[in-house]
Amino acid sequence: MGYTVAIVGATGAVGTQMIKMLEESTLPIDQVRYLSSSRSAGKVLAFKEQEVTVELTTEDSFEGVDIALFSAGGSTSAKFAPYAVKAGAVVVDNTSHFRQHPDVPLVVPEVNAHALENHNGIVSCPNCSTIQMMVALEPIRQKWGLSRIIVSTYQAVSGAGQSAINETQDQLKQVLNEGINPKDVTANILPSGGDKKHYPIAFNALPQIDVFTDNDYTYEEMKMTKETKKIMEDDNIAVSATCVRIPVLSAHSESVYIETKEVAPIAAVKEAIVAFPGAVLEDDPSQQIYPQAVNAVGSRDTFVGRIRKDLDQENGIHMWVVSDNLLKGAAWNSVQIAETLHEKGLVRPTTALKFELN
Ligand code: 25A
Ligand code: L14
Repeated sequence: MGYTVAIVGATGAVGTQMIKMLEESTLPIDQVRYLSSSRSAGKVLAFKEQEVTVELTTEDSFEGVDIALFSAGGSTSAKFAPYAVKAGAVVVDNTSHFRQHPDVPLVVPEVNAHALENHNGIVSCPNCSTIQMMVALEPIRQKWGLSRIIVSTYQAVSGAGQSAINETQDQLKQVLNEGINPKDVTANILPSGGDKKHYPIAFNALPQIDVFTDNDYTYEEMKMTKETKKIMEDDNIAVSATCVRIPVLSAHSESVYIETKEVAPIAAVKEAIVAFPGAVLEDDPSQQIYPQAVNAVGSRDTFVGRIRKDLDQENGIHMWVVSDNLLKGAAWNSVQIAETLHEKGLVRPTTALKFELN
């Protein structure tokens, strides 16, 4: 007997990749249910050879569902995930809404699959930028410890949804086909759909992802700080991030500086990365080999290169980390969590409900 798996946000940029990851998954699946808002309800999408009609998400959508994957924004998860748990499903939530909840495991399977053991019906998938950084740094942390991380990201627009992809393509066309100055293109979404002002992304770099918090870091930057501490189970790791949007459609790149507790020889760091599941070393300056966004698109792996010692700090290392933000950063990590729950016998109803129904 297989599972009934629901995808909330099935028609979105992440949801469509979730469908693909489920089609290729080892999970025993009897049935899929595609859920969305009223905008997409009634559309027909494929699952392997089947046609599946997208349904409107309601409080009653989850009867008979064993696993519910959510990626339709935080407010949708806040509203519907508790009903999915009540109906007996395990929720894997790709939004930030439940990530810091003390009763919710925040999981990158290669790093902290053990945190799934005492789930209460909701498991959170971390932020895309955090996930790929964890895959690159966990093999180093295991051997030499980690005291500090300073990261600058170069993030693709697809993280902000299909509408941000469309906006980027429209702006590039306005500049290249119509000769419009990049300063004057139409901008309605980026840097953040939820903020007051909108700026061009075509031929630009925007140092704002999500809205600002009151310490002058953005939420995206603070997510990288808080999620790293939760996943690595160490509040003493210092993490400061600068998150930047660039006009790339998919795959995030990151310049990561770390300080290890013990001095780590670079050759041994490279060996540790090669041995770590989900991480791929691409590092040969003599042959101009290093990770690139265009090459990472479509892969579940996280690519690591440009690994080198800091020029002054004995325990300091720099590196370049690239992964497909829609796959390991979202859809694949979510489906991988579902596969891990299955392997551990943890796909089961939750009896003591910890999440309020609204
Ligand atoms: O992004 P999109 O293209 O706009 O689509 C989101 C999906 O969510 C559905 C929605 O149906 C669509 O299937 N959806 C939206 N509101 C819903 C509701 N109340 C809902 N489903 C059930 N109940 P849709 O056909 O109306 O829209 C399709 C796509 O629209 C996006 N979207 C729609 N409404 C949204 C919404 N996104 C956020 N909040 C809403 N209220 C969504 O596209 C959906 O697929 P997306 O997948 O491209 O991005 C959805 C949001 O997810 C966040 N995100 C992206 N990457 C990550 C991520 N969050 C966490 N981790 C990531 N790695 C983005 O913030 C993006 O806004
Ligand atoms: O919190 O805009 O997981 O690129 C992931 C991608 C929020 C926004 C999250 C983006 C997000 C985001």
